Amino acid sequence: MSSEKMHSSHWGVFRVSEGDHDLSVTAWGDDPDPSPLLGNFTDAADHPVRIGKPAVRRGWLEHGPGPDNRRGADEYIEVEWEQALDLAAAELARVNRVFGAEAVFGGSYGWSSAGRFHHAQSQVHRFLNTTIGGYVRSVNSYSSGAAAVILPHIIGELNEVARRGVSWDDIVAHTDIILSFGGMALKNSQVASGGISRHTERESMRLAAERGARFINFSPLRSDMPPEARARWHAIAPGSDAALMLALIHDIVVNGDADKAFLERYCEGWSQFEDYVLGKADGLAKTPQWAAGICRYPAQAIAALARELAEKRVLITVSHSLQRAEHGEQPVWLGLALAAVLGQPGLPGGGYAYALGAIGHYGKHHNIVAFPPFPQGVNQVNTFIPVARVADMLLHPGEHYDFNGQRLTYPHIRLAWWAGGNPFHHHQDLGRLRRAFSQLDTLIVHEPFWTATARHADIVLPATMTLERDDVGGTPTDPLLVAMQKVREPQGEARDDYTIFSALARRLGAEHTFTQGRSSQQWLRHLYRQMQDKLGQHGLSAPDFDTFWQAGSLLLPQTKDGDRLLRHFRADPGGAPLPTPSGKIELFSRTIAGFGYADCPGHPAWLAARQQPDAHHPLWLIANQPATRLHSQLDFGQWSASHKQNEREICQIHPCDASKRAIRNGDIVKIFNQRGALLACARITEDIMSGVVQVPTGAWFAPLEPLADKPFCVHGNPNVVTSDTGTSSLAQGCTGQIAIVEIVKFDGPLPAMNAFKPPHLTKGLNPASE
Ligand SMILES: Nc1nc2c(c(=O)[nH]1)N[C@H]1C(S)=C(S)[C@@H](COP(=O)(O)OP(=O)(O)OC[C@H]3O[C@@H](n4cnc5c(=O)[nH]c(N)nc54)[C@H](O)[C@@H]3O)O[C@H]1N2
Ligand SMILES: Nc1nc2c(c(=O)[nH]1)N[C@H]1C(S)=C(S)[C@@H](COP(=O)(O)OP(=O)(O)OC[C@H]3O[C@@H](n4cnc5c(=O)[nH]c(N)nc54)[C@H](O)[C@@H]3O)O[C@H]1N2
Ligand SMILES: [Mo]
Repeated sequence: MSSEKMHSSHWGVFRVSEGDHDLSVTAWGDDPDPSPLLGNFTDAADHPVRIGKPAVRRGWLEHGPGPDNRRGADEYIEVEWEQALDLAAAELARVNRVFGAEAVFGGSYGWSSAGRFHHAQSQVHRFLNTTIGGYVRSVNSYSSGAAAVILPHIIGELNEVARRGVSWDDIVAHTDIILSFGGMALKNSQVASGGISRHTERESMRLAAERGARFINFSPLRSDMPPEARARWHAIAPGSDAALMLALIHDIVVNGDADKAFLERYCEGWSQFEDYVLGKADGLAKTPQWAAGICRYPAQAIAALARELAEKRVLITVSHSLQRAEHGEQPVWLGLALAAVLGQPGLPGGGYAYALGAIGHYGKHHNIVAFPPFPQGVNQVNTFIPVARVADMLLHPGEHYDFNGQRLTYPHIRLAWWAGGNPFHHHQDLGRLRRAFSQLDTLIVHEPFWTATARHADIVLPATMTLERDDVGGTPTDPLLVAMQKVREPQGEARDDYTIFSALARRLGAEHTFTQGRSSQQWLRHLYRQMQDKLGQHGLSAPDFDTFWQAGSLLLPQTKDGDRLLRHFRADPGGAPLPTPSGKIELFSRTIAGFGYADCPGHPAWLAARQQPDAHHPLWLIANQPATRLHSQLDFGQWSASHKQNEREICQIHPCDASKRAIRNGDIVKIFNQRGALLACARITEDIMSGVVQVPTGAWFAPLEPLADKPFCVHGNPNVVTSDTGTSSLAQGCTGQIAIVEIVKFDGPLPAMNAFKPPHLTKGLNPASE
């Protein structure tokens, strides 16, 4: 039995010790509502699906780099570290020599672990910047691809709006009505990148509800609000929120309840937008009757809600999920417009809180000083893609596309380097993604586990998991800085990403540029010292590193200047203008109108999605965030695995939809469309809207035939059926939240689920002599 260590994850701070078999994991004592996701750690570290040794794909080893359709179906040869590093370094040098750094994709999107130094994506970026001068990067995120682009045009930067907006404290004290589109599920706010020490959302909702605040949950799933919120649940059709918001605005205006003074003083373009709402522009008034058919929600109820909102302190929230869909920019814009029509932005507990509750960072206070990130160096390559356009880029080099007013060209990528992300989890239309990855000369992946992404790589380098190294965990919105103390020795031959990149940089003649002569321990001390210096500039101090390390954590001072952008603006619109072109909230954006995009006009609008249910595919599928894990991380772990049934992911379905298809509770079902199919286990419940089924993301991709054009995942990864199209020409964000499918009972013999077993591995025959 080793002694207890302090550690941290994106889902909470914990104490951990090595037991005889499993790890023993206990939530940090000060966390009032710890996340059960901690249960995924206990058996993860020595699970058979760990990658034990560097491995090279047979086809790549035998035929050299080049496009290859066998990625995903090939076997692997285990090699010694020296040989793997030689191969990877030589291949990077070749691609850089022949094609330049513009042929290397280093976007490496993904969440990896909570430690700020061993942050895998930063490690990749620094490595490519310091060795070959740069890489093609990706911008924005799968989380908020549409919001990150539209918010700066209409109100301000995403982080300012989401992280420094209305706080939970404001809501508990002031809000009358929390009108939420997409809900605020506690399953989501248990997670925050960089870690979260105290989960307070449940208690905040309970306190607000107890004071009399009313939570209203518009969402296809009842569970998007916890019982503590005592919410009214209103099911509306997926993707229809923009129509509902327009109808609310319509009636607020027609009833004479719009705050004209606010719209005049604080908003740009109200008259153009009002014309659209009232139908003066297009002859179609956006009435509750008009919206009812789109939303599958009664017109009278919309009209009644419009009246209920008048003269109340109202907070509008719009979850990330709404904008992870076709035309996802519109509900983001309309949520703000609705708050503006009610005159609420900048009032305590009122206005607009984009994505509040989607993640544990939002609605919190800020540390005066943040722990510095691992510096990434300078990227001399200007080419970038919006992150979710990765398959388009690989399949269509040289093609042009629109993004936020620019006409961009996809580069021709030969080599992609991925560490800390799982594109076969996060990307849409996995059959298409596989074809895109087959275009590469080389894919290099660092991973602790044999994920589907590792199984498509040419060179697989085994990385340590967070428990196997020292790190510091922290985030600007959580006061607890955590000494993430090493708990166990690395499994097999796993190495830290930093160690791997240092050895590669040495082979490329840039070791010192990459390491600055520092070991990882020295980096931790160096970054800590930088934080101490910053504290010093505020006249504050922190104990020395060793004291911090021994204590296991440090409480950092915070400021409580919540909602500062809007409060200052409301108090003095001339003196503290918003960072938009007009300095006001833009209900008409000349900039966006100037781009001339039919799929994102100059004012918020209802734009029907191209994907609509039809006779062949009559159901919406919601592919949302999983309650039992973070994304695909530790899907084989005890907590996640224990929530599957027959080793399959759960599909929620309404009794009407189930009985039409003779599906019973616990049946294995096949969910399919023109792109592919997945198996899941049916759970019949009235807590989902009829016409909608739900399968969370994150079940590891387990294709029955890896090279099939239309993959059939026997485990339940919904990204085999989602569509790989951008939100619009403006943002090109991910649209994975909603797909259109049919579902049938699966009667065939249940195929084996092998995703948690390593691929076929052969011992290397010719280890490099070095
Ligand atoms: N259909 C659909 N798809 C979606 C979404 C959706 O709503 N619907 N949501 C999207 C969203 S919001 C997001 S953020 C993405 C998430 O997508 P990702 O962030 O790519 O998903 P993760 O499973 O967190 O991937 C992290 C990977 O890093 C590995 N890892 C952990 N620690 C380390 C380390 O120290 N070193 C290395 N080398 N690797 C490490 C883990 O094992 C894991 O495989 O998914 C997106 N995809
Ligand atoms: N446990 C857990 N928590 C997480 C994550 C995780 O993987 N696991 N991931 C984290 C990350 S990276 C992110 S970005 C956030 C994501 O935060 P979100 O994107 O907000 O999370 P989701 O669970 O995908 O979606 C929230 C809910 O929106 C509802 N919804 C879907 N489509 C519509 C629609 O068209 N209209 C309405 N009104 N509702 C709709 C669904 O019922 C869904 O449950 O979650 C974070 N929290
Ligand atoms: Mo995300």
